[in-house]
Amino acid sequence: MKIKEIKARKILNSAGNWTIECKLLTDKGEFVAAVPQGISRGKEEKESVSPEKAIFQIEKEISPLLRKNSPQTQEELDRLLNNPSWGSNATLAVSAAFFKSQPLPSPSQLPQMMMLVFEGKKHGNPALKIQEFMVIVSNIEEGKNAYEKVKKRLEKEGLATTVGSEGGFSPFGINNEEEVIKILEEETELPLALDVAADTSPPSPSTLLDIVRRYRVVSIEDPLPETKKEEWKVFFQEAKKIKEEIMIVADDLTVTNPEKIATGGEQGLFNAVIIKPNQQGTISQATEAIAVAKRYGLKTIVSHRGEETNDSWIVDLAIKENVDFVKFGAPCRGERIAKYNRLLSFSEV
Ligand code: 2PG
Ligand code: MG
Repeated sequence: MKIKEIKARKILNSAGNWTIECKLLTDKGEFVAAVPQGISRGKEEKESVSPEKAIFQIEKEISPLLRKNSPQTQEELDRLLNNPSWGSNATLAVSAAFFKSQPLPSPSQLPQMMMLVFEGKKHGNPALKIQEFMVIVSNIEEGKNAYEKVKKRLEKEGLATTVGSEGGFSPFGINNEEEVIKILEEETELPLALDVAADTSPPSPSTLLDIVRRYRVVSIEDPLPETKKEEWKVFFQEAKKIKEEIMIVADDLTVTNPEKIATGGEQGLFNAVIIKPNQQGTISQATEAIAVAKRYGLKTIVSHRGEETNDSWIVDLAIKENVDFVKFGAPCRGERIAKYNRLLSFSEV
């Protein structure tokens, strides 16, 4: 394939903020990809640049380099994009557009879903100390039914069913995490997953362990801030004593960085990792992070971001890499639905 030109432009994301979309013009056709942004970002995520700067970098610096070098594989392309002066949004937009030009093998097995039902903190009601309350499902119908049941319950109780950043309910009438978990347990029979996003005002580790003990919670993401590595280790050990199968998931702690995943895996800080391509800025780095995680026996979860677009290439990445789980928000809001509808195209409901 021959890259003839690369164009980029500003588009609005789901939060009404500017992001970028990039168009790869090739002899095989045009491939367009848009990139998301995080709301609760890890401190060591690779920096993005302003949309204007990203467009400049893509059109004036990356485009000439790629036209000259003519990369033929994702790895070749991403190696050329490995330049610290370029923003992660600039490099990922190009990398994802190239990814879309590549054929996708038919999936062997579809991932399970951590489907959002309630959200809080930076994504919704700030009084909640846990950012995401999810149900674990293996088909969309199951998650959709759970979401609908919870909606009816909130309506019955006169609580708001308006939604947060990722489509999860976030009524201001519920300011207590356990109250949310109880509703999920009463309205569904599904296993539950939480994202504490512990960088800001988390519940104490002992409160979280108590939650693991008392409820159907089988997965906790970022239970502690990324700076507290020793506490992560202790928390993981304690949680395993309560539930052997518990998943302790690293997101801000590992920021899709293969080395951080390897080190943390070796030190026994967690047994699952979030993969967000924009935390590092290329498809190859995400792919490598997944490969490293698998090598260390860690579960892999490909995830969207708080501020999304209607693009759904992240689903294709999850399918191609045969990951264990995906996290695409609630079955609500167009930018989240775009992912679920893409997933549906690979399966029967
Ligand atoms: C997370 C993500 C996605 P954000 O914390 O896991 O749900 O949120 O993109 O805001 O970091
Ligand atoms: Mg997270």
